[in-house]
Amino acid sequence: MIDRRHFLASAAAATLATEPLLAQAGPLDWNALAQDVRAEMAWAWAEYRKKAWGQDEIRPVSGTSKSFLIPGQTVGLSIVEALDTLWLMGLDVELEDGVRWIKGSLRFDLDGDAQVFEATIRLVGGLLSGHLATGEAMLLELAHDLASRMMPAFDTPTGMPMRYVNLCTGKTRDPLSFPAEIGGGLAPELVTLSRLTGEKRFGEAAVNAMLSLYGKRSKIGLLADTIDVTTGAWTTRVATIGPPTDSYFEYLWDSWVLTGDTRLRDAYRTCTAAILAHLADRTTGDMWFANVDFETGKKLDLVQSELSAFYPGLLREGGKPGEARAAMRGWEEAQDRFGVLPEAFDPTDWSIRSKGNALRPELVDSAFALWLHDQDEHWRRVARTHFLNMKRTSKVAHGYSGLTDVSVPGAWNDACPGYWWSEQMKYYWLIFSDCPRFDYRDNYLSTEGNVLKGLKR
Ligand code: DMJ
Repeated sequence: MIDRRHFLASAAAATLATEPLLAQAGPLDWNALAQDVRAEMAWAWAEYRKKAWGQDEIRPVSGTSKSFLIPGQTVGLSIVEALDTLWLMGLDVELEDGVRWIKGSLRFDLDGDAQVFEATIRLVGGLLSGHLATGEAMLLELAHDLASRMMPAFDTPTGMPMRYVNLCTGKTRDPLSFPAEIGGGLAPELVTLSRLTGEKRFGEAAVNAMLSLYGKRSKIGLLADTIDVTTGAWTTRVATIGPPTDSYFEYLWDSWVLTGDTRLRDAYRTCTAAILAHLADRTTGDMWFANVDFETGKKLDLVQSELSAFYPGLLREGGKPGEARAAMRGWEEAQDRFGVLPEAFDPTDWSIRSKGNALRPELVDSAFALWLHDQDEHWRRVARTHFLNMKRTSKVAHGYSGLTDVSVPGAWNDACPGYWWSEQMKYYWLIFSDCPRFDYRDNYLSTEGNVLKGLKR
């Protein structure tokens, strides 16, 4: 039953949802919207340039900064994450400035522990897409250097990587890992690195890790969400499409598309069939995906992480348009209800379970993936609502900020995550603009939004 606190939170959030889809009738000027997105990107970049240049992230409310990716070190994360977005938007002066900083200041002989997943999707992926956009050899060299320093992580009995590795010593730590981090954050970047350098070891290690994890599925085809990579033993029983499993499924499909390795395609299909059989839940009328026991399929709860909003897009990419549309409907309803989605909620009673929003891109990621497949203007409208809600609630003095409570106007967390530069700003731009630098028919974007295929130079 919905309790009073949850009801009040939901009701307050609903009042923030200013522009439900139903209210949007008539033609819209998509080009004007695209130019607005580009202008916001240019403005936010100028603020980052002034207040936080070279730091990992700007604190956009206070105009200060923070570095977090590799403790004690600074790697200009926002610059690396922004590269291909700047290029696609034709913000060439800003891009040159960013590349100049990277060439002069970014090095990876750092005595610090890198989280293999985050460093791969954000830095290796960002440098690779930056290289593909600009042709700058040094961006590829840096990606190669960083990935090489992280390869000791794969040296485990299962082939699945340890979570952290010291970039100077190669010493690894933290064997308890998650599907998203084991396969979901590595393969397309490392496969692409192998293609660009001719060194097969990167892609092979990543694909091997993905298949090793797939081999641990239960008899009903589900993965739990935490595993010891040194023993191969599960330490939890929860099967979910949300974190910390989410992008594992995305990267099974993506890696099949990038490599043509049919083992990955078959693994994706088996996992998807198991998810549709045991996690798909229509008790609310919409199609959601429950969290269930990975061996029995018994439902645990229906709480949705905002990060699960990527899944309709993946269903579409994987050839299930009907299921993709059905899965997207609930997320659209959630957007109309909450305005900005909370980090977690239960669609059974729409109660909010985690009230912040870390400037998340997943819903517009799905809208973009669906739009790429059928150009249905509906998806553009979903993306437009997402953009306008973000602009209304998250624009602050020096950029865009996440929220500590989506129900309270002005409850900012003073953080602009690196993925904001790589993900939603790019998705908005590409879906609204008809960008001449992007191949809308043949492309590949990573889980972090890095374009590893489809840049038209
Ligand atoms: C991004 O870093 C990536 O999309 C990742 O796969 C999980 N989600 C965050 C953004 O929410």
